[in-house]
Amino acid sequence: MTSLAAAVIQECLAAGVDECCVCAGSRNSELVRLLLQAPLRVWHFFEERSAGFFALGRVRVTGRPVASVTTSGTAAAELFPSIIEAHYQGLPLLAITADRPRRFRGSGAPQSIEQAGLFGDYPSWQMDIESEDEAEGCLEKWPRSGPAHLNVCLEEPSQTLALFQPAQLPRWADFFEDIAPVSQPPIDLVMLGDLLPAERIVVQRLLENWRGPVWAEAASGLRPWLGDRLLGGGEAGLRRWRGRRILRLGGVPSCRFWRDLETRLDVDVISASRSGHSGLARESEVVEMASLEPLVGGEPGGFDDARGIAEKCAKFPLSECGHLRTLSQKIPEGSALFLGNSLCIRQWNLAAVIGGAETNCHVMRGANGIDGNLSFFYGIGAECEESWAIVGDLTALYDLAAPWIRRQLPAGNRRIVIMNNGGGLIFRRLPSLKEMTLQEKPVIENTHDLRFCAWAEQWGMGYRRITQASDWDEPLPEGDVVVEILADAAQSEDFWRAMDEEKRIESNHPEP
Ligand SMILES: Cc1ncc(C[n+]2csc(CCOP(=O)(O)OP(=O)(O)O)c2C)c(N)n1
Repeated sequence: MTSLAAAVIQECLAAGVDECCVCAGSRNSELVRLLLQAPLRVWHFFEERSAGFFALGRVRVTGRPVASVTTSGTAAAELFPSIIEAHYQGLPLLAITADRPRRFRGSGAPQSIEQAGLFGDYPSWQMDIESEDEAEGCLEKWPRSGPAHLNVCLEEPSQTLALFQPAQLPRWADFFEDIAPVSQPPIDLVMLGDLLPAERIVVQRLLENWRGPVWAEAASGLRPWLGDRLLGGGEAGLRRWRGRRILRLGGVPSCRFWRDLETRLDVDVISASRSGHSGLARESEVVEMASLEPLVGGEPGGFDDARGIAEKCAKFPLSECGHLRTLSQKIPEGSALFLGNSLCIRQWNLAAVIGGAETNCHVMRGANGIDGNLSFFYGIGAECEESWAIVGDLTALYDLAAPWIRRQLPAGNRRIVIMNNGGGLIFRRLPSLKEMTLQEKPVIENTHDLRFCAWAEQWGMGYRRITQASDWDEPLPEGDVVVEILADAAQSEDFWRAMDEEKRIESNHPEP
């Protein structure tokens, strides 16, 4: 990966690009790190649309090409308005979008969208590259009379994967028509991603007699119903699982374990999803829901390990997970609940007390973007008396104009909970970014000390700041309220350290 990223930077320098606007994500993190070492001026943003227009402004005044560099998924698409503007102004703006390797295309794997040719005819030149050979001299053919798009397919380090076979599938609704017998070996684990309300009923019917373990996202809406059949302990519970065959129903799971299945070729994965995507780029089965019923019916799982989490949350009540656990007991049953991308969805899945708060839970996991999350929340909660969004600070900052729609909505209690940890802290949890230099950290995390009090006031919303556990005791006022959680950073670190410690003890391969 490093060498392709380095080759791209070499091409940029040769093409006279000496400024770039970077928006870090997981996929482009190596590229961003290398850019910081290169003889280029680096500006950093968390929001790609602004990065694109800022870069265009720089092109205009310097007369030289400027690059805007994004990670994969909707992050890349956010450059579209600036590319259009560059086209009509005839300015050399260079969009460098990190992409997953080509074999992921069409798989629906997390944060993989169709990026090659994303900007249609607006770039005056575009290219999709996956190797250093393809990179060599690539920008030489770019006529500077307009913008360019360089889509760079970057491998995750040390991954050797089987080729993806796209599957032709009927729509979700067709899955249930005929329950046909099949002769498949039994499955050992059911994983539930997000499910629409109509799908939940069908999955409930399917799992009625299933006594094996089930891992479920909050957004499956079925965690309260599953009770002690639920595989507890979050990622740790999954890591302890020793089976061979997984059945996944619904959306692509947000857990790390799912991504790691890319390389766990010893595990068979069967997926049934409404999009028809397997959610994995490796070989895996995508089957009709109709053929699944005979598979369902195994031994009791006995995996419930949720207490480990409860204890850690009690020990570190002011950590992010500690606060989320408290919050999960405050949200009234039946409220619409939206879990934003990045850490929120993962921490909720790990730490929430499973109960009524999840009965009407939604996520936005199509392409895992942190853009548009608040607007999506207003959409799903539009008709609800009470609705709750839980999002990260950068995710909230991305969508500051979202409350515009409030005046057109019926009165309700809309609560926007912002877990403000001063940047994109998910990156600290990525193994490849465990070690960041002092120079890299603010660029990759987009560190800040912004608060949301004035934003709440601007839109006429109430505001509550949560720092202590007792802050949760006072009920929120009626109407729309922004709840800003300022968790204790040390306790959050201690919480994760305790989780990692457990992982090390369990694992036969201790991390260095
Ligand atoms: C549109 C878009 N741009 C970039 C990314 C890459 N990305 C994933 S998580 C993340 C940081 C999110 O930060 P925040 O909302 O504060 O949540 P935290 O990580 O602190 O939980 C970024 C930039 C993305 N998913 N979507």
